[in-house]
Amino acid sequence: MSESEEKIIPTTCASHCGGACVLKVHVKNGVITAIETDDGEEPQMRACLKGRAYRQRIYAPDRLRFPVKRAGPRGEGPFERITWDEALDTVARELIRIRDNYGPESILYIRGAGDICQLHNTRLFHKLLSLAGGYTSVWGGASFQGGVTAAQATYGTWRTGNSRDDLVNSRLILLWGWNPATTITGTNTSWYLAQARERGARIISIDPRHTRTTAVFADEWIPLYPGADAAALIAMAYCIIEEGLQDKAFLDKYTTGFEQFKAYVTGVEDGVPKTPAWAEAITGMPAAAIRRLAREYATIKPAALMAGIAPGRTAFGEQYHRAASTLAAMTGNIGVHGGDAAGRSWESGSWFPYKMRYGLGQRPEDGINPVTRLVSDGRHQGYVPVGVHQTHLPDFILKGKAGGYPADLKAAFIHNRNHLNQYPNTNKIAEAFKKLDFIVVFEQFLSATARYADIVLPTTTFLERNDIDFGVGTPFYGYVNKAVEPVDECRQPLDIARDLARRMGIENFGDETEDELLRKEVAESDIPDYEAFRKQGVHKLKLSEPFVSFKEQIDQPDKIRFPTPSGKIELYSKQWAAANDPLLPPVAKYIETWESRNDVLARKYPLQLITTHVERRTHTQFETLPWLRELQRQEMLLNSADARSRNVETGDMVRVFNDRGEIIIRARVTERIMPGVVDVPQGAWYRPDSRGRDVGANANTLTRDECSPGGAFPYNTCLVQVEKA
Ligand SMILES: Nc1nc2c(c(=O)[nH]1)N[C@H]1C(S)=C(S)[C@@H](COP(=O)(O)OP(=O)(O)OC[C@H]3O[C@@H](n4cnc5c(=O)[nH]c(N)nc54)[C@H](O)[C@@H]3O)O[C@H]1N2
Ligand SMILES: Nc1nc2c(c(=O)[nH]1)N[C@H]1C(S)=C(S)[C@@H](COP(=O)(O)OP(=O)(O)OC[C@H]3O[C@@H](n4cnc5c(=O)[nH]c(N)nc54)[C@H](O)[C@@H]3O)O[C@H]1N2
Ligand code: SF4
Ligand SMILES: [Mo]
Repeated sequence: MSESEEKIIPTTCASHCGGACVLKVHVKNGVITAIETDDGEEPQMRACLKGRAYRQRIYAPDRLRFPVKRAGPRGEGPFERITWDEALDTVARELIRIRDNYGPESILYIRGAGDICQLHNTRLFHKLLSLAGGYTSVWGGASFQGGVTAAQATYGTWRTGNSRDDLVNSRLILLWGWNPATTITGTNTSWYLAQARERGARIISIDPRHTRTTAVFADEWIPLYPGADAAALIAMAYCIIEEGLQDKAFLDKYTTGFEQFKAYVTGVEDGVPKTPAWAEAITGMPAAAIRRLAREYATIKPAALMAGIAPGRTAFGEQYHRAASTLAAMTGNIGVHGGDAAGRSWESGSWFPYKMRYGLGQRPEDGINPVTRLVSDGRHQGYVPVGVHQTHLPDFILKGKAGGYPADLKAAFIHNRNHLNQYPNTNKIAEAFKKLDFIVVFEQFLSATARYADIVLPTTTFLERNDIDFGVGTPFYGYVNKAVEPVDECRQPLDIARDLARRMGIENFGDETEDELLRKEVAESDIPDYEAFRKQGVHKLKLSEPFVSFKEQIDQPDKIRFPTPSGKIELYSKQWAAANDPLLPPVAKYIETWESRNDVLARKYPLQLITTHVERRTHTQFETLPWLRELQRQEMLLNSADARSRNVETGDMVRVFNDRGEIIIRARVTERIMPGVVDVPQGAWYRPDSRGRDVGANANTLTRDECSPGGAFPYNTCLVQVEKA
């Protein structure tokens, strides 16, 4: 076929919104002319507007096309174009200099979630830096660490989800802080919710906002204050116990610790019965609604409590997740079709027992980082507590060993992550980054983080390289087919890693090509034919029935145990009890967050901020694409009552501020968010003006660099004040 004929290349989107949807990329003369999506057999893996608009991202005028170096003060630019040789020589030289002078622990490596693929990902640089002597990493998963920590204690594993098609078997679905019409969290989630609804499932949304998912699918919306979820769930447990509706046989057979939990719930332990009236004062949910919700969840079977991960991104997020799973156990909804273990509603790339090792984690053959122990299950080392938590990184950089931290950090190596923008307390991170000697960032755009770099290396997007990704929620492998050659001087992460290895004198990095490495992955998996997989773009796994976590443990309790110390679901965790930390109690408890609405700080900053994920961006990605900007503005939602008292109307520019920073953003006055709560969508680009006000309206200019005892990121625990700008 000649170049001038239009080809259609099947591929899958790797943009980390939980999708991996099918894209059909039209290419003519080596240029993408259009992107369509799946129109084949059901279930189709239909792409959202971001995937369909990716052509604008590849060819964006602000795409980073050449290596650049800093030519002004850190964080201010300007940047100068340099050659790849100069860029890689500088990176290799600086890393060697810093390692030799200060030790490998002075080199920080942080990686992120830009593209989620098997090969051209952060594993490569883990290998490079491990072979070069090691690096410092920080622990904690921004998305759902609270859920991971809680599930480890309750179930002994953090993989607790079902395949999405099992939603169709539910008769009651609780959307608990879960908005998949917007956040996808698995291609086709909405499609299965639609089928569940058609089959008559009752759907209730518990969320401070009236979301799109609520509008389209829910029978009822019950708003509650952010961070109060554990109180609502525990009061539901109170009602269930009071009315004797718990599944006693299930609790006896499969769980330990219900009696201890009951003692807390009923007030035997602390003198405070956790009644609906008690919870009403904390959550803002009417006591009658809590009681009715409890009755419905205990009696309509099977029921799926879809425990969203956003309520877990709060100051004591793991308590909410523990409480949700405890309720799932009390109602016998674990390990059965149509139920859900209520671990967390999204498992990222590795929920299903795929027969391909998930690439993002470290593997022994990638080298062991001598600076930290390899403590992972081979998948997500970042979820296992080792050393300093991600949210404490700015403090770590600023104080180093003198402040009790394990190293004096001198260099940062950043791949696939817009750290400055996406991690809490951006102004403090900016201050910390100024202290480092050397920063190298791998980017597709000159992100807020890249602006603080000494060297920025332009990398390809997933449409310019071959790779593999996974379905989340629906079991399939996706082939990421290279549709076009890289634009200008953008290069593949694999090639960059190899070139750096050579320059750093590392001889055992390996010299297998992209093709060889991908074929090896497939050969070790259950995909029968590499060429067919590549040609199709997807390999769907046909299951005889929907996948349900813990079904074996429930069906064959004598043979298959839960991977906990007791072999049962642990509603009381002896491991947590041993920690003897009142903020990490052995049974699920409600603990009032810092910066709650009752905090003294609320006199100064009376509004609770939540920072949600919006349609037109994946975090900071896609932000500058004109097609998508036309669809949605960056605006803050606030309730009419809060707007009236501040004389704010829709369209007004407002200042949103606290002691950590100030943003300027457009206001939208709406009844679709409860009074007392405001929502600034996360992912807008940090842009401080000369007075230090962030006119880009990045949510993390306001959030606090702290974590929960279980490592949750408190992105939804934050007090602010709003005034007309
Ligand atoms: N306030 C607040 N902050 C949040 C959240 C929140 O709810 N509230 N959510 C948190 C969550 S859940 C997450 S997962 C993090 C995400 O945080 P990040 O992973 O930092 O977010 P991205 O904006 O996706 O940043 C990825 C960056 O890597 C660049 N990049 C470099 N190389 C590549 C590549 O090969 N492919 C791609 N695609 N990109 C590359 C992209 O251009 C982009 O700038 O944000 C967290 N931040
Ligand atoms: N379009 C799009 N999709 C995405 C992403 C994206 O950036 N854009 N990011 C992907 C990633 S990496 C992740 S981790 C997921 C994130 O997915 P989620 O965490 O599910 O997304 P959010 O929008 O932060 O929150 C979901 C809902 O929780 C509500 N909420 C916030 N705080 C609380 C609370 O304290 N209690 C209760 N009950 N509800 C609360 C919000 O109002 C919102 O409606 O989305 C993935 N999908
Ligand atoms: S951004 Fe997410 S939902 Fe959209 S096409 Fe890509 S994977 Fe699918
Ligand atoms: Mo995430």
